[in-house]
Amino acid sequence: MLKVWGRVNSVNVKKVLWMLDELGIAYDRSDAGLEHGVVDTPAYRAMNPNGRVPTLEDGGFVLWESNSILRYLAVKHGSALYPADPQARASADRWMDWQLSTLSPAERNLFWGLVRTPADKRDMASVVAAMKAAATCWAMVDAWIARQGGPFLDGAQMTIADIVLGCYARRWFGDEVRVEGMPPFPALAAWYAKVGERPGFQRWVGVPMT
Ligand SMILES: N[C@@H](CCC(=O)N[C@@H](CS)C(=O)NCC(=O)O)C(=O)O
Repeated sequence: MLKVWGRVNSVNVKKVLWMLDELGIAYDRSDAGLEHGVVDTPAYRAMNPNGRVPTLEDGGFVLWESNSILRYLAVKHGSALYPADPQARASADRWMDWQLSTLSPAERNLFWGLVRTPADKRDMASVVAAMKAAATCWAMVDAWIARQGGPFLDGAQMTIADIVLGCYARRWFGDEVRVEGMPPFPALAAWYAKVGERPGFQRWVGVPMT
């Protein structure tokens, strides 16, 4: 049976768990990462030399990097979530690459600085700086969705890019990460409400962040 390694409060593990819900595939999962350890053991490093979560095991095949895992699962199971049309596929790929290269480094300390740092140890200047950097990123997505017309990132068809950005948008819209001066982003909020209807989002992403 398919096996996922990774703790459920990891944004990158959430992508995979949501995707597996979309596909309706049975799997096992083992906690790994942060307080669960595991990622530094020789056995884990033999599977994933990057020492991060998630890792997917499919029979003898091992894959890490969450966005690659989503692509693999979609292709293997013939899912329309990774469109066959080259341009639609490339657009989904673009947003997933952008999450890795641009969004994630920008927004990281908004989440870490508030959710993973006790109140008396917070560096609010760095949290506000991350909020502003994240706002610059989300403003792009807001404008993109407004121009495309929604309801999903690239129009009528939901893709794996909606899963990827949906997991990160939770770290913008969540009650846990309120900072004064956060722009409302109406088109982004409407898209977030739409992806929030997915059972996989509700089960894995729309839960309290820890
Ligand atoms: N680009 C990688 C990033 C993986 C990553 O950094 N995962 C984090 C959790 S979101 C991690 O492993 N943190 C260390 C840990 O949990 O021990 C991916 O998308 O899979």
